[in-house]
Order: sequence, then structure tokens, then C-alpha cells
Amino acid sequence: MLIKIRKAWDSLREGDATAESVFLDRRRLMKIAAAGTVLAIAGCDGEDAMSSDASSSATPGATPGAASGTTAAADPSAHLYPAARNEAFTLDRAVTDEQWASTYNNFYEFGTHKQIWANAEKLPVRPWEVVIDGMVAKPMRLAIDDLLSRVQLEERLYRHRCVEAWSMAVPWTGFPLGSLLAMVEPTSDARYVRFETFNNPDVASGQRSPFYPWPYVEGLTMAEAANDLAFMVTGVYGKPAAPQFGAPLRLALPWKYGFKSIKSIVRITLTDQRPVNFWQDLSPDEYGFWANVNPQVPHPRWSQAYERVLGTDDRRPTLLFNGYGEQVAGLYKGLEGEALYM
Ligand SMILES: Nc1nc2c(c(=O)[nH]1)N[C@H]1C(S)=C(S)[C@@H](COP(=O)(O)O)O[C@H]1N2
Ligand SMILES: [Mo]
Repeated sequence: MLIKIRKAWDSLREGDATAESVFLDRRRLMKIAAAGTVLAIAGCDGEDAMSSDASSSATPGATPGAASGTTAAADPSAHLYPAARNEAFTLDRAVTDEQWASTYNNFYEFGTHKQIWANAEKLPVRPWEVVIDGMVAKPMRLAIDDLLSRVQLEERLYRHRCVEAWSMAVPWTGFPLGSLLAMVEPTSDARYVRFETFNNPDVASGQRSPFYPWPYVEGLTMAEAANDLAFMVTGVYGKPAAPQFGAPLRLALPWKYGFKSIKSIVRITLTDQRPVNFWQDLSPDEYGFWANVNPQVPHPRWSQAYERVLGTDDRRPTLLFNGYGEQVAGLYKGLEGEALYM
């Protein structure tokens, strides 16, 4: 066990900022030890999943067979795509090649590396229910296709900036989060929206690792959730999203680091408590609640000044709020004392 943890630690110290890894601090190790799970960490789950993923993985640029073909064709919502593009959302750069975006993903439920797309194919995305509960007048439990029949889908071109300093630009299809919240009628007590991903270790090998605080959780303030940029994604590249993108329902929050854009959501809860998100729970010195993109605030272990543009040799300067300041800067007036950029 110690050997493996030392290995992870050493590789982090080598300055590898390409993995969304965490600083394995003493506090976290103690927490895991206290939970009696130390031996399980040394067990095969995470490592096995990783090595088998690696052997079956494609290099970015390879064709994810079922990922972009079969799944979409068999999807009962396929007829809803492509949706009309909302021209209000334009880009300052080319759309990322689909093969790259489909084969270079962060989805820790299926492995801690980028080539998880084949493993993620195992996720059954039908039937799929989404619960919306908490401080709302009309709580709902909806099958994903019922939800899709109640919303107006549109396509938006968004930039995406991962905290690991790579970026992409993709055509998401979905609907504004605000329209979903309007259906459930939040009460005046509600201050935050908490999102939760599925928890199914039988399917998602990464969830067998006790090292991570499953299920993945994220959160927004009510004001952030109501902002027009906060987008619930159901499709990408003009068809239903393949599992590696977070099917059948994920968030896209283009002004925040990518980890806020939670995938494969099963529950949305309105609450008066600020949610502790997955990465903050893992490493509170490195990841926070707000996670707004800011090139001037480095991650404790790497600079955020530039980003590597996925699928290209470009290295571009990162923009404050990832270039969406006009739409969102006002959300943070009066909050300057908070850790807005981690
Ligand atoms: N449930 C869940 N959601 C997640 C993640 C994850 O590991 N699990 N990774 C996040 C991170 S770090 C990023 S950068 C984006 C990646 O989205 P993409 O694979 O579509 O590029 O998903 C985010 N949402
Ligand atoms: Mo990320």
C-alpha cells in the first residue's frame, strides 16, 4: 500500500500537471486508514481497471466504435438531434475534432486516466431517472425521456477549460438549467443547487476504489444556476451524448473549471447548505467551491496562465472566466473575499 501511494506521490512531484490528481496529504490518508480501507486501496480494483483500460484504450484520434455510432443510433432520443443552434453562443476558435473530444475524457468513475471511453460504454443510460428534490414546491422524479419531452433543446458552442490546463471547444446540445429549476419551483429558502452522479460500482470500476468520495457531487449558488450560461447537456456533436461525455444528462459551465461540469446526473437537490464537491472533499487546499477560471491564480502545483488546445499544437493564453466575464462577472460582486478561483 505504502509503495503505491509513494509512487503516486512521486509522480505528482515530478510536475505532471496532466492528471487531475490530488495532493495525497496526510489528513486524507488518515481518513482512509480510519475507515479501514487501506488494504483495499492496495487491492486490485483501481490498478486493474487502469491496466485493462490501458490495454483496450484508443489513442486520441482513433475511432470510438459504439461510442459515436451504435449508442446514438439505439438511443430513443436520437430523433431530437441535431437541435437548432443558438447563434448567441459563438467561439473565438475552431470546434475541437470530435474524435479527440470523444477519446480524451475525465470521468473518474471509469478510471483515473483519459482513455475511459470504452469502459464508459458499459454505463446503461436507459432506463434513467433524475430526481429533483429538496427546497422545492414541486419535487419531481422523471425518466430522462419524459424530461427531454418537456424541454426545448438547442445547440451551443462552448469553450471548456479543464483545471489541468487543457481546453476544448464543443457543440453541446441541451437546455438552460434555469428552465429545469422553474419546473420544480424552488422555495425562498433555497440557496444552492447540489448535483449528484450515479453510484454503481458494479458498472463503474473506478467507484470500487475507496480512495474517492463517491458519488461525485457538485454545487452552484442559485444565482449561478439561474445564469443563462448554465446549461444541462444531453447531446454533443449533433447527437445524443455518448456515455464518456456524461450521458444522459450533465452540466456545462463554461466559465468554471471543467470539474464543475458534473456528468451522468441522477439527483438535483435544492438546499440552504453549500455543497462540498468531489474535488474539494479530496483536496481542499487545491480545489474549492467556486472554481472560476482565472489565469492569474495558479493551482498550487502548476500555472493556469496558458492552456493546451486539445487536438492541436496550440498553446493559448487562458482568459478570465474563460472569456465569459461579460455574462458572469456580476455574479461575484461583493464576494471578493471568497476563494473564487480555485
Ligand atoms: N461524474 C463526473 N463528472 C465529471 C468528471 C468526473 O470524473 N466524474 N470529471 C470532470 C472534469 S475534471 C472535466 S474536465 C470534465 C470533462 O468532460 P469531457 O470528458 O466531456 O471533456 O468532466 C467533469 N465532470
Ligand atoms: Mo477537468
